[in-house]
Amino acid sequence: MFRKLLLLTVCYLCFTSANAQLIINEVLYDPSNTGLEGDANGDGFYDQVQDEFIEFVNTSSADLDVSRYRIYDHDTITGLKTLRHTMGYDLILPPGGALVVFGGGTAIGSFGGAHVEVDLGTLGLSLGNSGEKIFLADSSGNWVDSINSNALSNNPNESYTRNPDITGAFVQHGSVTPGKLFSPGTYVNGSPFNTQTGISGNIRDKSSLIFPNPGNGEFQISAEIEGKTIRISNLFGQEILNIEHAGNNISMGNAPEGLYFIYVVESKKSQVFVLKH
Ligand SMILES: [Ca+2]
Ligand SMILES: [Ca+2]
Ligand SMILES: [Ca+2]
Repeated sequence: MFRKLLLLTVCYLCFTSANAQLIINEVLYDPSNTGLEGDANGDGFYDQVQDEFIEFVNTSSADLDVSRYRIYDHDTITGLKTLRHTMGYDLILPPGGALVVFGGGTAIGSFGGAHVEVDLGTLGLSLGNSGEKIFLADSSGNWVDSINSNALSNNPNESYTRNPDITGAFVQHGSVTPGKLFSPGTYVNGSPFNTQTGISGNIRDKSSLIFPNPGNGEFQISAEIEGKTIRISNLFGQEILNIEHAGNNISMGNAPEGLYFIYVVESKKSQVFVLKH
């Protein structure tokens, strides 16, 4: 028997305050200089600074405001920490959404629908190929995440990515997908992260749309969203259910216990909720 809890309100409160965070998921600090192999930003040119990138993912189950987050390059030999990039304004990532920052040039491609920024300075990210750490700070200057590139093998000519994405340790990209040197804005297998537009409204106000709370794996939806498309995915972006013209009852079936995102899709808009069961 499944004991499943629908914790829309509770999860919203927990994850926006305690667990809301942006993680480094992939880093290309040494793009390949063989032909255009290293043209990660897709602009048709190889440039060892411009084609560097860092991919970030919102691992929380709520929208995350990453406006003015900062990337620092910390030289482990000199001890100097240098600001390399500051994120833009009004940048809200949805749960599981990705952000890619390139060192320069022009970003040409879909990049999985992720939010993409290009550094406008002449130094770009200037990620050393050895002997440094990359630090991420939030808008208040609190350290959020870091990666020690020196702990990884130097001069890899490809990116380092978490494997599995989001939760795993860093490995060379080609060791997961042979011949594929990077995947800015997508999972290592090329599938997109959550590309929904971040919801900046108050999700708690929407919790009554899906009930009961807590539930038992069988829950009901309100008349307001009945008949619309509902998609349920896990934290890794894998779709569990896709229900068109939803009736007023939904079952989670054999889905294992854990956190899930519920998207109520209407035209090109969607509302997202958190489901734990
Ligand atoms: Ca470099
Ligand atoms: Ca390029
Ligand atoms: Ca990736």
